[in-house]
Amino acid sequence: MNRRLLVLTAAAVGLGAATMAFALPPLEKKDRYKVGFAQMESNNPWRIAETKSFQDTAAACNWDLIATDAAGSAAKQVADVDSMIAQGIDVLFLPPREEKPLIPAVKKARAAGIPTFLVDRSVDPNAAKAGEDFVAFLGSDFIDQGRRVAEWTIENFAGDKGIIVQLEGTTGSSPANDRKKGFDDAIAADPRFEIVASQTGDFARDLGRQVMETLLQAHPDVNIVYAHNDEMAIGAIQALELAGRKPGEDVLVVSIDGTRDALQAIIDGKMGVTVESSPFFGPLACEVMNRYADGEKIEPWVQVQDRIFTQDNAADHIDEAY
Ligand code: GZL
Repeated sequence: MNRRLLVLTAAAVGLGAATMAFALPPLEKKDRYKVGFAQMESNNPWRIAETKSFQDTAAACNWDLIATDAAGSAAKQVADVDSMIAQGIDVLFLPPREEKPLIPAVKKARAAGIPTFLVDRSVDPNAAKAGEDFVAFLGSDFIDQGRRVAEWTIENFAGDKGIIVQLEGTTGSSPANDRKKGFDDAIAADPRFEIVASQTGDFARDLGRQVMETLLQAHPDVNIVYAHNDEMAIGAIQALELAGRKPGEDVLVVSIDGTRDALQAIIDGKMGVTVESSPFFGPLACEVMNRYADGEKIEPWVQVQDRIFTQDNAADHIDEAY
């Protein structure tokens, strides 16, 4: 073989290997699939609704579903994925609790030849990429959610000075990072507003209440509370009322998710707005998985569109809420 042909052949083999290195694991079309869903925790109605959505989808989508619950531990979520890999799952649906600690789980699944779809939260894009390390992210635009809450607040807050306390979600999670960025960047457009405190309540109602009680001591003049999820917003409303404040009258509470309790609080005039962040990922997971098994190329971000709930429409949607 002459030298030129040898070089061309070596280049082709190298390119092939490189392509293989980036090629996603395929999903063989089957009658039934062994599906892993590694839930991070069940500490609020949102999480419980998401898990139920996957369980309710299993029969219709021919899944033998293995669902685990990491009880709020990223390390246990990684271990749960390890166990699913050992059980020989065909496909993994993973809501990574935090952006960085779940990278090893994503890499292990890929190395084991298991296609992974991130649902509802994503990982650090500098460490793992859709289309290379995992197939796609199925979820909302959290930056846009935060921006929409800020824009509604600018439009509907009638006062001269908005003193804002922010209750952040789980530290290191993509919704907390991005809902903060979206809100902070958008609210800065109006000089009436100042964020005087921003602290995590871990997306939990009781911790949200406790943090709000503490922040109320330090900032008694607060007149706006921005919570990254409805559970913390409801906890904040409890703290405000315990302190003799009147949510909806002398303090504006704004949030994200669209839970039943939040829609009721809006109807009762205690909350101003909640931007939807749906937990019902089961049907979408089924549809995208089947498209992938059929050999379709999946877009790196399968974006979920979110509605906005206010006094105008909360009563129309409370029956479908969780
Ligand atoms: C959003 C999801 C968040 C919800 C919280 O996709 O990750 O986690 O907003 C939940 O209620 O705990």
